[in-house]
Amino acid sequence: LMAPTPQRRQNDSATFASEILEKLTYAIGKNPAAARRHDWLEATTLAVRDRIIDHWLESNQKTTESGEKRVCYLSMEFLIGRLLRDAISNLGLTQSVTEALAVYDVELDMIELLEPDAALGNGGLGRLAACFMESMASTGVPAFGYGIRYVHGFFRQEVVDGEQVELPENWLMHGNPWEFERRENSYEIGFGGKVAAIDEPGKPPRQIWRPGERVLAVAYDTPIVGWRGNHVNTLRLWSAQSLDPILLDAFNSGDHIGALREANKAEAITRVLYPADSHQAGQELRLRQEYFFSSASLQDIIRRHLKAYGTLHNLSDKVAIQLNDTHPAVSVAELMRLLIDVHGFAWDEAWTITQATFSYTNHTLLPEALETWPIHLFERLLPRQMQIIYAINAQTIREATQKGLDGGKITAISLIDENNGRRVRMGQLAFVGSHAINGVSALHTELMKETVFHSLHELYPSRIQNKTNGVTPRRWLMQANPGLTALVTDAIGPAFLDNVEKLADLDALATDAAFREKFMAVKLENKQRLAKVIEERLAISVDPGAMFDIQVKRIHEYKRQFLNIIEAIALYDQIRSHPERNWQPRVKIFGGKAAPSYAQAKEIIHLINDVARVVNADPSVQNLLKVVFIPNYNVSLAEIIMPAADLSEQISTAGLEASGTGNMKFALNGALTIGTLDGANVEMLEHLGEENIYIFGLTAAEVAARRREAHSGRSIIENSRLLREALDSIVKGVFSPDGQERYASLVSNLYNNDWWMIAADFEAYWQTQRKLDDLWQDTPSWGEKAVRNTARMSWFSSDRSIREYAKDIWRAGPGAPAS
Ligand code: 26W
Repeated sequence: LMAPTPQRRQNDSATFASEILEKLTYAIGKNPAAARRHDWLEATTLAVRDRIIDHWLESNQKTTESGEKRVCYLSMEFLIGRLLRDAISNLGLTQSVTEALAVYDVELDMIELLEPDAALGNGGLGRLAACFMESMASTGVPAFGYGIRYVHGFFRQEVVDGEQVELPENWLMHGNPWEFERRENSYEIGFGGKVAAIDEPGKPPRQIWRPGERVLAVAYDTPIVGWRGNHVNTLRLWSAQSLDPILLDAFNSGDHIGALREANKAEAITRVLYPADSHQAGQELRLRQEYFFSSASLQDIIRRHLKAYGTLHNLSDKVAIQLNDTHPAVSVAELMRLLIDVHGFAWDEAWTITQATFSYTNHTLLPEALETWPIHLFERLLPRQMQIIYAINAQTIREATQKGLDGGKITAISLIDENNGRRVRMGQLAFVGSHAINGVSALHTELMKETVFHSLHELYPSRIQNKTNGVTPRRWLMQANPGLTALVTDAIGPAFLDNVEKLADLDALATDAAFREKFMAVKLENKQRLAKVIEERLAISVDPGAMFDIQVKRIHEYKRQFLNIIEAIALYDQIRSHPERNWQPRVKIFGGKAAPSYAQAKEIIHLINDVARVVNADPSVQNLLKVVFIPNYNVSLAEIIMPAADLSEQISTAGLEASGTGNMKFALNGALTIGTLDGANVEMLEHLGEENIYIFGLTAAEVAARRREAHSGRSIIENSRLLREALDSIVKGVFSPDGQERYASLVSNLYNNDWWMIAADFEAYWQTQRKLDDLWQDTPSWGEKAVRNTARMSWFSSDRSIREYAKDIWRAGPGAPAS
């Protein structure tokens, strides 16, 4: 008998129909009569998965044979959402799968909704990692994503009596057909214990770490398919398991619960995603998570490299490791430990390899979000890594002293913060361990140089560079907005599907009345789809003909949902006092989660819901104003919301939003933006032209100046009748008759301090909103600007971001010099 070779799967609908049936029968064990919708989803997923595997094996083989450099993207978060539509669309299977399912009277659109969202992330940083994984596959950059396989992803949000309630999320409940457990790829991860000095005759003295605890990291792989299936990369997520699942002594002596103690402790490491993206939690378990996935990923990278090359001297020629924020920054010390203690390298060469291999992306300048760890905790959990950090610090300070930096600057670059009870600064560690450090928008990168990394930038002036964020046009245009995709294909041809820059051809059609009308007709259909969701979930009926004014993102003081809802209140007052004026109908839509421990953010959610209840029940504003808070904002909801927006709210206090990526998704789908000169809004202004975006408010420099001058909102509020009356109505309990005191502190903060410049920016915001009202009446002008937004946003594709990283930081991917 000859050894069989696997047959590549055919993609016609008849083959699909029979394979879906085969999966239903032999993988799930049901016949069509007994199959529930979920069974059809699973059978379809498995049939599609077979096609992915063909491409996946091919991609891996190609990369291994060519010896191309691989990118390893280390991220604590991957906010990927659903995968079925992404895979079907990228493989060009939409038509055959739809037709195949029709044979069994099953609709793809229905079953795909049953797939749970993989919500292994909090917000912008995690979603960026997911867009980057898709873009690396689409642009042919060989890559591994490395992260954590949380059993419970980001919490599910419900709104009960106007308030956020957090519920556990359980995405693995029905199993996960996309993942492959790789038991053979398991590594031991140590914690605690002691470091021993070993002095053998004839050998240089060395340190050896003897951990007090060990857990096992087990790999789970998910294939990530690029556009047209040309390349498939791997997302490798680590799950923690106990090395000693049952303590037999305890078990045999009858202590059955105690026997599982170790297993429970080990498995706790990957049980749940920390839901705070604004304040560092400072919990030991979080540091355990960070080290666990960093060490597992590095051990995996080293094992693969040694298998291919038998040496680690050339590691940085073959691997680029990107640190997604400081969450994996302990990797710098861990790679040094592995090179020196395990593989026998001398310090200097280990350091050269480490720096050449790592690069680091910073995603926030907010001081309360910068990670630092108490020395005593670090030392107890990771004693050898702590020694290495001290040594890196000594070396860095020596270099700075040689270059003549003064005491204040040395304090600023030190890896140890001595002011708050001695802490390890993870940003400084990531910086010195990397050859390139990047910000995520032009403004943010400049602010990095001026603020957190001022002194390190002086010491290493060529290391910081900018890589403005992007979003994948496959998920955020083609999949989320099939109506617009079909219209654009019809108008300018299909070339933009492969080269999104071609969207620029639409610009010429912005003044074509017939095209504009079709464009706005697609927008209306998308608004009807969202209106239906709002009706079904909240029993609020909204008019799809009204302006959909939308702010969806994490709830945070700096993002200023509070400013938006105050404007809604002022508008509500004005409509009632001046009903004769020419008001334009609006639906103000909000969505987003607050960190469970972030009290002010939760109050803002409560206020939005309180205002919504009052406004929506008031017949005097019925057709002019509605306020909606959509619970449980997530990737799947974003796919419905982005295409349905007329107006996108990007109103953060200038200087505080590193980039934003929702801003890009909205504008790509033809929403106009009202926003501050913050993050990537600044570059959107450059690409869109100032007629096509509505910018207001203080600049980053003005905000910084006011903060230095101890600005307060009091005189501004006293001089603005609109703002004062809006705030008075909040305080008087107009929206909270059952809780008069509820918002007293939220409002008094504006009078006494106004740290987030809400009072300072209110008037400019209000005026800009009224300009948008005027524009809304002028349908052709609005339509022209909407078309120009779609036409001019292609630069914000994550393919462009990835090509820049590949060329300037990783030296990997198509076109990279062979090494
Ligand atoms: C330690 C707690 C913690 C956890 C997560 C602090 C900070 C974070 C993230 C860095 C927050 C985050 O998601 N930042 C966002 O990153 C996006 C992608 O670059 C940017 O577009 C957003 O502006 C930025 O807020």
